[in-house]
Amino acid sequence: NSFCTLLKQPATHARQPSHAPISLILVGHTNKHTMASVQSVATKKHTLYWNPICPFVHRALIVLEEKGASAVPDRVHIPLGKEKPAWYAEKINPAGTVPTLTIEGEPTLFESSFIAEYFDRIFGQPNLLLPPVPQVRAAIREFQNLCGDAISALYGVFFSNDAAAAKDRAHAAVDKLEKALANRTAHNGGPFFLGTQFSMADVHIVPFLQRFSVTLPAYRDFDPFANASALRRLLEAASVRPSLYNTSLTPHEYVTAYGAYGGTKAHVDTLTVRLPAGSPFGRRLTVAAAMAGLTVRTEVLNAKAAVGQRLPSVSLAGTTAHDSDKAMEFLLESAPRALRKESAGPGATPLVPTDPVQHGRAQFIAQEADTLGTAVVMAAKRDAAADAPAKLKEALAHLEGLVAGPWAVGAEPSFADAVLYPFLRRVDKASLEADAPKLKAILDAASALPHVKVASHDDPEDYHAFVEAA
Ligand SMILES: N[C@@H](CCC(=O)N[C@@H](CS)C(=O)NCC(=O)O)C(=O)O
Repeated sequence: NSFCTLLKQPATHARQPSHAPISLILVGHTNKHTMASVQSVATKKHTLYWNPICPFVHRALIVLEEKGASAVPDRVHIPLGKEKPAWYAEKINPAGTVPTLTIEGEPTLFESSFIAEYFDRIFGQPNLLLPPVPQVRAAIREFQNLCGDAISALYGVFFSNDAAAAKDRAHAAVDKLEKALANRTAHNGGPFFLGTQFSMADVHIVPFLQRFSVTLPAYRDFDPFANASALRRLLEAASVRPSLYNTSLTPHEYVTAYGAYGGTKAHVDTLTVRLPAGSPFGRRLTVAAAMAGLTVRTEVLNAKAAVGQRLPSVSLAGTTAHDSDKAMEFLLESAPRALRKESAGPGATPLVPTDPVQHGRAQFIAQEADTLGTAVVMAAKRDAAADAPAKLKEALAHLEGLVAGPWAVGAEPSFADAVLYPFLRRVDKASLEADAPKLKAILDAASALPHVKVASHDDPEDYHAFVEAA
């Protein structure tokens, strides 16, 4: 039973309490009850939507190969970028990204790390790549977070207009990752994160080490791992494992495939949202993208990387829009139009009301939502001012008076709802219900749309750090 619950709510950092007895119970539980459901899920038809170029997909492929289960999923090749078929985002994955895993009679799984962990769970017993030992798991999660920072910074070297700054960021992020790995291997002897044991920590980063170590020197005259000997050693050791060997393209093929990024038209098709870690203000843009069904690359910058940047921002093909309202307009109107290669002119765009009055109302509500945003953040501070709760109540009442229902400006969702959302989800549910039922209805309706919750999710620690710094 609990296994099914895990399946429906793929991995979160908080899934497992961090005290030892629980993990022992879980292991015992796995043996008694979950093997049956593991087997029944494993025998269902699985379809993996994939592309061999994609490093995210590669995580899932490595795990399958490690388990000797690479024949299990059927595979559907999805061309990326302009060649991607429209049905993929319509029917399979609204974010339009690979990998996606569909399982007969079960909800679809998205996101490479969750798919990789799913394969690890159903084929992995008892040798899990993500061991159930709480301390080990916590260390792997921490490493994976650093991998995430490094991966975004490395993509930044491909996409950023400010090459020098992007390289500095990449150096800093890779350096942090290298230090974390070197600290571990100094004790366990390496070459992997857990010593001689290959784990999900290695799976998380190896596809990116492999690609960036050949493509960035080729296209950006930049070797991100020149000073990262622990990472290079990890890649070398992983490269001789059949799981990597059997699932990889040649360096030459990676360089050729990355020509799309490396050439001058590199970033034409990638709509990128950059935001500071933990910022609900920045999350307005990712929520709007999710509500509008737009595929965006999200780069979450930690405090150090965010220094000197005007965030949040939205970029496409060398054009960047800063400041909330301009970034939102660019995200929802200019960028999609440019991507569709349509000439300027009004058209039906999700979240942008065609009715001029509703448009004006949405703009006004979005502006006034800042007062709610500020009030939510101020009330969340550790040493919040005594009048912070009253100010929050006042802000809620103000917005409750402005919204039409069921959405902010009427029958259809608009960008005003996306702007409210990241703050509404941070207001205590009971007071929202009591003081602002129309806002509560917006929160519920938006939460029910695909990907919206995920798009507004931040690591609680990042959120608290953001609040304290505000
Ligand atoms: N966070 C996602 C990222 C997946 C992703 O960005 N995949 C890229 C390919 S490497 C993609 O599908 N991009 C869409 C496209 O290129 O059309 C995951 O981990 O699954």
